[in-house]
Amino acid sequence: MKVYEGANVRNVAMVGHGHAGKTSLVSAMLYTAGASQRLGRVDDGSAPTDYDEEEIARKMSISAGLAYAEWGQTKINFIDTPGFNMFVHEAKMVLPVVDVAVVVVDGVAGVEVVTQRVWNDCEEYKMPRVIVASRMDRDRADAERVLQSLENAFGRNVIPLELPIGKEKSLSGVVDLVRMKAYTYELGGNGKGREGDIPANMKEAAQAAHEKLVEMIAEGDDGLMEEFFDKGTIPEEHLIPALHNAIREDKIFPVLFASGLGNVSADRLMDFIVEFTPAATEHDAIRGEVTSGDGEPPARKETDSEPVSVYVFKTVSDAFAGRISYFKVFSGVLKNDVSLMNFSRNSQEKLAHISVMQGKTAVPVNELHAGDIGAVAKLKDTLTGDTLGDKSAPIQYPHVKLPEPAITFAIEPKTRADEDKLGVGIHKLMEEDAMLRFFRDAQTKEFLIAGTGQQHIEVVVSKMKKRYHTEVNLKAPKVPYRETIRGRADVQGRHKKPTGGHGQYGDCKIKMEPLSRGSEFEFVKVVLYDGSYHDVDSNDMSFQMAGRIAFRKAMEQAKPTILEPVMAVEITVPDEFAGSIMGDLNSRRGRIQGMDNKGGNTIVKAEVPMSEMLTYGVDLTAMTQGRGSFNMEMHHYDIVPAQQQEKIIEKAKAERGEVKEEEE
Ligand SMILES: Nc1nc2c(ncn2[C@@H]2O[C@H](COP(=O)(O)OP(=O)(O)O)[C@@H](O)[C@H]2O)c(=O)[nH]1
Ligand SMILES: [Mg+2]
Repeated sequence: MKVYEGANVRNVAMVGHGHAGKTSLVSAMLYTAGASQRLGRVDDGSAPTDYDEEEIARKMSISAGLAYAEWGQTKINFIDTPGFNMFVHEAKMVLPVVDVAVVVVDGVAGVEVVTQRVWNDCEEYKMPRVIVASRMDRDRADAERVLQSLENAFGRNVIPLELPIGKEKSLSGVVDLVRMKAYTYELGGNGKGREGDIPANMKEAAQAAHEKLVEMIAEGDDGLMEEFFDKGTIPEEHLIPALHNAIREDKIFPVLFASGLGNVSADRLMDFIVEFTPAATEHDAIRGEVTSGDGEPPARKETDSEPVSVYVFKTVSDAFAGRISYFKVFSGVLKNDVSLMNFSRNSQEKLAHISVMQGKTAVPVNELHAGDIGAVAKLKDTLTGDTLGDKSAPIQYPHVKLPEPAITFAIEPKTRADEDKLGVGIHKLMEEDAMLRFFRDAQTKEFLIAGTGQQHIEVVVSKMKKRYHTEVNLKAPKVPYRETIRGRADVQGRHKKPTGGHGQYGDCKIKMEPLSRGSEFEFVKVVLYDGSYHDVDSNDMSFQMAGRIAFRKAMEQAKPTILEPVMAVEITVPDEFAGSIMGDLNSRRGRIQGMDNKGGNTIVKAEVPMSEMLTYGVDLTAMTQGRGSFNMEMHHYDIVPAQQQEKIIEKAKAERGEVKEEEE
């Protein structure tokens, strides 16, 4: 494997809505560059970046996959990411390690829900973006309409750099609007275009689009503007660097056209990435997070001359190879077999056998330069988000902010043998899955598993079975209800039990009253004000019993009531579903708190009792054909309406089998 310096490395995240064609486009580029022997296909499980058994079974990307193409003098590292709601956080997690995002949209559908979401994530990271409208060979694919939808969603800086030649099944290539040349392909061919003249019937449209593009590039640059007005155009040698800079600075979001499955324009896309998108070394210095003490945290430039530092952006928990850590070298040169300090965990790690990933295959390398991406197995303490580096130059790169999990299930092992393996397996999966949570509810005593949605949890259950041979049942979790009182009580509790030798005697009087409303009903004030004891028969145990009896009596007298957790919920759906979503929230005892519109989506904020939201992920998918998403978190406790209270009490009694306390 050739050694690449950062200036000759491009790190590219493939992002966008599910099914837009990202994974197929990566397959096409790898094949065209000779990195794979045939054109890998998602549908038969041969796409290089969808190699995980869950991905092959479901024919979709679930986690970020890596591959690289050596294209001319440049190595392009591709990170293919999932575009389905429940896994799209994987796309955000790789943004810190790439220099450009290729936003893929479907040539028929244009901008979709997740397109908007990844776009917002890119904004957060000021990420240069290239848009590719793929699947242009499909029936009803339409360049005009896609451009319109992109412009509506992302503004006038979205501008085509190509025009497709031919339509739908007769798609045959693209016109390059920078150099004003045509490139033609065979559908399903080797992906290498034949250069030629622009077809006569497209000349006029191409000229108009070229002028619009040149004007956009010149905008804001007085020298170029002058040149443009003088000559009516800008020569290539000025235009190309200006376009490169405009893309790096987010002034232009260029649009290209392709077909991954048909392998149309894969070579053009790689040429484009090499020529117009920023190299790893063009990054601004990266500032670390403040960890302790005062003063500015250190910053690093992505160059070989700085001390070595690497950031781990992904972990795979392989049942055989063990833990594999994927990292980016942010500074310095990483040599094989060195020991580095993990600054996040304060422990020393040996990086033996560093490699680069070609899908599932690790290709060994001797060194990686600042800006490049690699992988290493068997680090002992290192997890996703950690920074490692030269001991003498500590730094910790910033973490990616992710939403909280949206759905919780109670999880039970199927057998005793499964019980022992459950915790171990889930903890391994949590290492590779940033959105998976596992915990025990202190109140209900259940083991709970939380994730982004139904499908996410299904994948986890399937991995548990296949990788760790552990079978589990999922149930809706018990709602952690609470009890409080609304009135006052004044009672006596006595426990008396004569036995053979020592008897038991305890007696106490207590008063109980609710706290003021402001204290959120959580506590009850109990005052012990009197009692009596017996010289021989009283002991600690007897008074505990007396106390429990008194407490029970008091609760009965003091108008007990049940409180339920209420969630703050935020739901995002395409506008056309807004009406039915609100109606549904009403039937779940929800209270709408606000509404917002953004790029064809309606965002509804509401407060809804937790007991009504236990299966919301599944319900929302059914109501919106999978196009809605939601987040929720615990907000407050509120009194349960009388009708529901009775049902809850009945159910709890039945589950408990009601134990009777002995009393006199
Ligand atoms: N007709 C056509 N189908 C495509 C093209 N690219 C991908 N597909 C199909 O669209 C589906 C989704 O593609 P995939 O690459 O997995 O999309 P991703 O979810 O964005 O990674 C698969 O069934 C592909 O075979 C294309 O260029 N043309
Ligand atoms: Mg994919």
